[in-house]
Amino acid sequence: MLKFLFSNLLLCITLLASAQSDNTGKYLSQPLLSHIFTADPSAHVFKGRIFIYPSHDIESGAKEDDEGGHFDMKDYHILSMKKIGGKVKDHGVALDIKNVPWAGRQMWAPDAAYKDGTYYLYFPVKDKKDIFRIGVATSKKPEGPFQAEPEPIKGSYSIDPCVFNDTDGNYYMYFGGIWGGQLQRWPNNTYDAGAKLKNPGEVAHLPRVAKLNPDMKSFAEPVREVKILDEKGNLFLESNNDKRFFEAAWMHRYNGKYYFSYSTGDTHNLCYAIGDNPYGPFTYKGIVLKPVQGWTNHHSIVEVKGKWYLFYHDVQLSGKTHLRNVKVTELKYNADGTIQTIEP
Ligand code: FUB
Repeated sequence: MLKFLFSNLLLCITLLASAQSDNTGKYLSQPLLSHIFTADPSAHVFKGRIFIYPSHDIESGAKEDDEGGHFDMKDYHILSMKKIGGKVKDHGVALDIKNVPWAGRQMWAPDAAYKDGTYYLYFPVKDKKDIFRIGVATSKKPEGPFQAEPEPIKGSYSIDPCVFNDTDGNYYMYFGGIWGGQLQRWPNNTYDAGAKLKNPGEVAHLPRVAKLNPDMKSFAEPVREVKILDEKGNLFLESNNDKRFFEAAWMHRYNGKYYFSYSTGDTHNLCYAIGDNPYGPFTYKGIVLKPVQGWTNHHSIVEVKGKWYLFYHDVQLSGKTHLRNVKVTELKYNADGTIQTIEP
């Protein structure tokens, strides 16, 4: 009898210990794949299938520095799945840095678009002078492989392109990221290597937008600033760093309104602001996703079969800032068009 009680006690202790070490329950959702590290998921529905265009995080051995030097990615893998919750397919290398003639280092967050039988992959990478530019590559298939253009998009700079296809057939590219993303170096669309981040009392740096030409490979106009206003109609100051733009722009349309969403970077929120046209101004409305595990917070918002989803990432698998894993969760709107804040 004593032996029986003792072995049951042992079993209970073992189960309790394994329940405590399995921390999957701490998270709203689980990584979509685990055989490679992926981040910055830009999701689209192409040919009735969900395609995800993420960064491919690796441990390259590059030293961690204040500019994100350890985010030293060298290629892109494209993922796809038939439905939310379905099996995720990794289509392998779609574009390698070796095949981008002008590239130096660090392939960061990409996006993709489709027009007239061609898929376009937009990607930021530092050029050989270590300045971030945005490149474009094309393919006849959403999963690639993609063929890069010989030069970056003329007039492009900084990081995190998001290409939005409006209902009238126009395409717009939103982009920019401060600090390691170098947006602060481009006042008035002109490069200034010495330009600094803003002081707390100054108006914060603004994200950028430009309409694309019909060729999808060039800007149709000078790059403009995207204004994000508070409820009183004022631009945010740098000291409002829990609300001001840092990086990771995304645009989607819901019920005829334009939703510009972005990361606040050093305060790790994913926020959104609503406007009446693709150029804005956009009025700040709140937080889409609270800080995730890890430093960066990056996302895309996409409609799949009448429901809306947030694709995002955290560092659940590695515990390391630069080795991230992509995830998805449902996103819900309130009747007034505001978004219900997600706790990751
Ligand atoms: O993946 C590298 C950078 O980290 C992205 O470009 C940023 O948005 C942040 O997620």
